[in-house]
Amino acid sequence: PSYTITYFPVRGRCQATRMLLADQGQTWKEDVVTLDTWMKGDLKATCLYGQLPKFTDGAFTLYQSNAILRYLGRKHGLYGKDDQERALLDMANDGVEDLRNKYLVLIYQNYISFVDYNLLDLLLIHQTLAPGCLDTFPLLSAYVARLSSRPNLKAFLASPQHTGLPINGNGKQ
Ligand code: GTS
Repeated sequence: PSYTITYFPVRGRCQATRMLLADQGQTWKEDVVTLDTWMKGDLKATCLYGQLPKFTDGAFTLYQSNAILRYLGRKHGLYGKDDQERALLDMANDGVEDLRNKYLVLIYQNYISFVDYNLLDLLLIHQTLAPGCLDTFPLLSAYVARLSSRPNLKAFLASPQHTGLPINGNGKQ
C-alpha cells in the first residue's frame, strides 16, 4: 500500500482515518511507535508539530489528523460536490473536533482520584525494580506518562522530596 500511518498503539486520533480507509476498500501500512521509542525524541524532532499521527502517501507527508482526513476525503470523493457542500462538511468536522477536544480533556486531564496516585506510585516502583516492565502494556505506559506529566506532579517527581527518598526502609529497591 502507498499509505502509511505512523502512530502510537492506540485508536486515538487515527481511528477515523483507519475507518475511512477500511470502508473505502483501501489498504495501508501501520508504523507503530511505542512510548519508549517516542521518548527517545529522534522521531519527535522530525515531526512538523512534534506530534503524531504522521501520514504518508508515497513520498507525500502530512501531519494533523483533520488535514489527513480532509486529504483522504478529497482523494476518495468524500468531500462534497461544490464549495457550499465542502463548507458545510468543514463546519460539521470543526464541530466534531470541538467535541473530541472536550472528550480528550475528560479522558486525559479531569479524571483523577486518590486511586490514581496510589496506582502511579506502585507502577513507578515496578519500573524501578524492572525497567521496561510496562513496555508491552501500552495503556499502562501511557497512563504512567500521562499522570507523571501533570505539571504539579511532574515537578514533585523531580524534586528531592521524591528522588531523595529511598523507596523502602531496608535498602532494597
Ligand atoms: N492536532 C494534532 C492532530 O490532530 O493530529 C494533535 C496531535 C496530538 O495531540 N498527538 C499526540 C502526541 O503526539 C498523541 S494523541 O493525542 O493523538 O494520542 N503526543 C506526544 C507528544 O510528545 O506531544
